[in-house]
Amino acid sequence: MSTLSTNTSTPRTTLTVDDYVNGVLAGNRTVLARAITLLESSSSLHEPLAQEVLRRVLPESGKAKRIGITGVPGVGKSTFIETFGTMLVGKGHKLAVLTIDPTSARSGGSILGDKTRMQKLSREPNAFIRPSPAGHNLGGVARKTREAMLLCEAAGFDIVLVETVGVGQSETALRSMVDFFLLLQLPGAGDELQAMKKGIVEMVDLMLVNKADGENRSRAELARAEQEIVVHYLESATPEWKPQVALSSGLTGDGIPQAWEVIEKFYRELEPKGIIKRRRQQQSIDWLTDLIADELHRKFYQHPAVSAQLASVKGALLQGELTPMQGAKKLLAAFSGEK
Ligand SMILES: Nc1nc2c(ncn2[C@@H]2O[C@H](COP(=O)(O)OP(=O)(O)OP(=O)(O)O)[C@@H](O)[C@H]2O)c(=O)[nH]1
Ligand SMILES: [Mg+2]
Repeated sequence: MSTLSTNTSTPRTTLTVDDYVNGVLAGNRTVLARAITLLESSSSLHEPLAQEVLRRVLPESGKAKRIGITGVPGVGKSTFIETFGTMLVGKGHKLAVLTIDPTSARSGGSILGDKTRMQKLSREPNAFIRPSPAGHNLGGVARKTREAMLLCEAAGFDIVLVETVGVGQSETALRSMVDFFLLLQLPGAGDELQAMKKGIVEMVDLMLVNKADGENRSRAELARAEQEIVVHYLESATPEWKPQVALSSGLTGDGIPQAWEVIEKFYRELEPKGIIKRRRQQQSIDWLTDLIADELHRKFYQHPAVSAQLASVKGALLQGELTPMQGAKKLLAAFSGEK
């Protein structure tokens, strides 16, 4: 499946590495979009080029506030981002909005939905909205989003919002690339339990009980009180930061300026202590470790000696002729060329 087919910015004329680098560093949005398309390409011809572009702009990356937003489908993420993002741009910020969505069938729908839900934001010259790369597994999507984030930073965006829908493991991938983790919750019962079950509440820096408007308001107040108790007993994901719980409405804008104040406070308090820098360093190390693991995994299963023996080793295992450990050792020996 080609990632290029989903993008309107597929290169027509060929750009050189210099063209990409200079364009990105100059904040040229068309070149930025094309550089991200290059990164997202699964073609082995594009990869070295994309990595060279990334390497060259890397010194200019790292300057943005990296904020992750998640919540179950329909919690109001897109509506929230529209209101929140429009406010930030109004304050003079340059905002990039990226998405991690490994379910490409879904992202088709979301993109269409977001065209209407982020109408104002998508018209802002200082906002750059990029839908999730398609046609990859979660690891691939997360990696490409992370690399796109670095390009956006190099292009001068000072806030990067990364959104993921709260299904499965994508929240953990999101947590691993942002400084600040924002969870939107529904004001009803049950949803909190969902997030708790999946261990998402443990990752938050700010939880917003969203849609706290109209008839929902009193239920939202109750949910907030409950959540405050939950959060109080959790160990914070961020050292020296007490996760907060507040109300918001993407629809009316209530609570949105306050949410931004919390985020600013987070940076004001933690940046001078080096906590954000340390988090990013740890994330880079984890990323390296993950990339090595992925690459080894891929190489292992592609290795001719491994694929030649895999079926027979599995058969022997099922017959009780080999233990799992003996089977694994046999395949690993084949992989490394040992006798
Ligand atoms: N009352 C109320 N409704 C809202 C609010 N925000 C969003 N909605 C409505 O809730 C529905 C879903 O909103 P979205 O912003 O698309 O939610 P989402 O989390 O992006 O949904 P997915 O992209 O499907 O995960 C829409 O019908 C919105 O109009 C809010 O603050 N208050
Ligand atoms: Mg949405």
